[in-house]
Amino acid sequence: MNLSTGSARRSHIIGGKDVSGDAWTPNINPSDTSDVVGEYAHASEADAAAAVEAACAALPRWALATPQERADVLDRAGSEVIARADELGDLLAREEGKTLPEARGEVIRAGQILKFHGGQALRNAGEIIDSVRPGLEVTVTREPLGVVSVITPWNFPIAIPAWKIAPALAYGNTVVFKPAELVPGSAWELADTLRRAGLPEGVLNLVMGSGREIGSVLTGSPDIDGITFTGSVLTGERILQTATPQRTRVQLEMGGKNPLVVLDDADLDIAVDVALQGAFGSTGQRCTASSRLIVTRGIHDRFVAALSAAMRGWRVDDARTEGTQMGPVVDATQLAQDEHYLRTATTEGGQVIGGERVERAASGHFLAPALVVGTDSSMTVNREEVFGPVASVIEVDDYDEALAVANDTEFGLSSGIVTSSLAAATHFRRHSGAGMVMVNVPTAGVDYHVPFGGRRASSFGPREQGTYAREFFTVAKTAYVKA
Ligand code: UN1
Repeated sequence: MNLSTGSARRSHIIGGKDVSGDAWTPNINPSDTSDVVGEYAHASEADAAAAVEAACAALPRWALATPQERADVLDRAGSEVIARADELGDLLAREEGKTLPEARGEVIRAGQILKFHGGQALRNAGEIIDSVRPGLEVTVTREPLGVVSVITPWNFPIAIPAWKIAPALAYGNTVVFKPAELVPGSAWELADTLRRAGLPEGVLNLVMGSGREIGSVLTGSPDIDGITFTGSVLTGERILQTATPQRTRVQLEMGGKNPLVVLDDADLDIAVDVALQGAFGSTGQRCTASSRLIVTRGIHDRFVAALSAAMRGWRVDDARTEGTQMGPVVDATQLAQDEHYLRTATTEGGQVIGGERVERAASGHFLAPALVVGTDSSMTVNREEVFGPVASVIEVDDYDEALAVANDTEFGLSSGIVTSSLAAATHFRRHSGAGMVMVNVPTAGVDYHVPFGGRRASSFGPREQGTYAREFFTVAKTAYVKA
């Protein structure tokens, strides 16, 4: 099938087989709501239970598979994903609405993640430590966690699934994977690619559908050993409540309200570019988006004027039209949420620049980038995650106030500073309350080979990505051996 124009019909993948029931969900293009990307199977609780059962059945064999076998599967799948970057990038832009360059970049990143963790399968080294007792040797080894539920959001339809599934498989776990209902297309292609790359039946099971309907099976089943989730704070907390009494291991990546501090000594062009990319890249639909721009008095007016002009110049259009700089909002519900926050910001005393609906040839959920100026830290727009192309500006007296405002949030995922002062940058890196700190680069857009994660309400459990991913997906075993 041609993924860029055709309409696919895709089943769940359970035990290596295509399985579908009676219910199907249309996958709609947010740039053109008359374009149906495909019909995707809609799982029942019985389908989800079958997926858990298949993952359990596949575990003994995969847990003992050689690192070479695991590495080969991941490497082959990674190479295929990268080779198909244009085609898969087009599908991703079509179902999610980020621009083609953003979507293609995300697909390549997913391929690189698969290959990285393929390598990690070969580097799962343990430790040998001399015992404190004579004649004894102590070894510490890493064994698979077991059956893992992977639950992913709509905003990174292939990269987030890849960065959870790849380490899960590399370390010998089996997986039940539920992608967000809005973006099953990229998820299906990823699962099918891994299947064709030689993954044994049942090692990775894909069930598509609604978290409300099948979430309790994926998070509450006693056969599940771990749950890795990226999504809203509300759902994350619900998962934690379900999992904790059963002692199921949980890894959560949730919201952000990420500050970007701009100091008087910043290079204005760099500051504007960093803010523009951080706030409005991927239509602002990233948990790492720069949503609070904290700007010192001496540069405030120049920064707001230059950023507003740059935003105005941005082309908001069909995600797959060449030259589009920002694609649509993902769906009508998200658009309504974005507009709700803009109205609330106005009611509470902010002034909104931009943020109008944009009409295009096709009916899509287009919203111009919005900047809310004249805000303070107590306003709703500075406390709650919007998850859209909306950033606010908070004017402050100096660096000390900027740091205090930056840390005045329940979240702590990513933070940034634009400055030419090494002293300010170093101080900020040390004292920011976020899990990731960016100096003169956007708060969003991260490397795949280093740990990713936040603090406080943003994250729970061990870090994702890079070598740190092993912590969640393995359990340590300490052995004492007397020869
Ligand atoms: C990035 O900024 O490159 O859901 C990644 C999110 C994050 C991923 C952001 N978990 O937006």
